[in-house]
Amino acid sequence: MEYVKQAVLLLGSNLGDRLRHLADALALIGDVGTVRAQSAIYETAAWGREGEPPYLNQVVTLATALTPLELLDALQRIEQHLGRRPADRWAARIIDLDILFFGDTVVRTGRLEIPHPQIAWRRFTLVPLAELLPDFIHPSIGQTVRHLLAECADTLPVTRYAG
Ligand code: A4P
Ligand code: MG
Repeated sequence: MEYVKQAVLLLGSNLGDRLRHLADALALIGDVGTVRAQSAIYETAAWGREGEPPYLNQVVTLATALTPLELLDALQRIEQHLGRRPADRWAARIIDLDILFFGDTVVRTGRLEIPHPQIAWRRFTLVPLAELLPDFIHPSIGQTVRHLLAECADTLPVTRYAG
């Protein structure tokens, strides 16, 4: 089934019962494809805004027959279903579901950018990503995830939390 692609997703929560929100999101993500692998869950200092509560973050790989935009729609429905409300950029949220990669597809539209544009600058993304896919080559930077992590200047703490 060549139309099935591997999507790589980042799950994040920094409000309320964070573990529960990740688990609920993962269960619903299982309805839009087949979850192939999940990283450990990491506790990570909030990136981009000081004083926000820490996040739990997790990376999962998903085999899906959806298009990238259909996948984004499905993830946004899950965010809303779990009770996410519109908020400031980078503000605390019960769940944030981002598409990091979609096979080696590159998408650059107003609504959707794949690969996610900030991957290389964020240890909270690279650490769980490197656990699952160290040799995956970032399709627009042309370097492996392992290399991007080794070169990343971000020093915010990322510690294994569960799983
Ligand atoms: N969008 C574009 N590309 C994508 C993509 N690849 N995946 C658009 C998902 N969405 C994508 O997202 C805003 C819009 O981005 C969407 O409507 C979609 O059309 P959002 O989730 O509503 O807003 P946001 O997440 O607050 O903004 P943004 O700019 O996407 O922020 P990020 O990059 O998601 O970062 N610190 C830690 N430690 N852990 C975190 O998980 N997350 C953020 C949010 C900040 N700091 C963090 C963490
Ligand atoms: Mg987001």
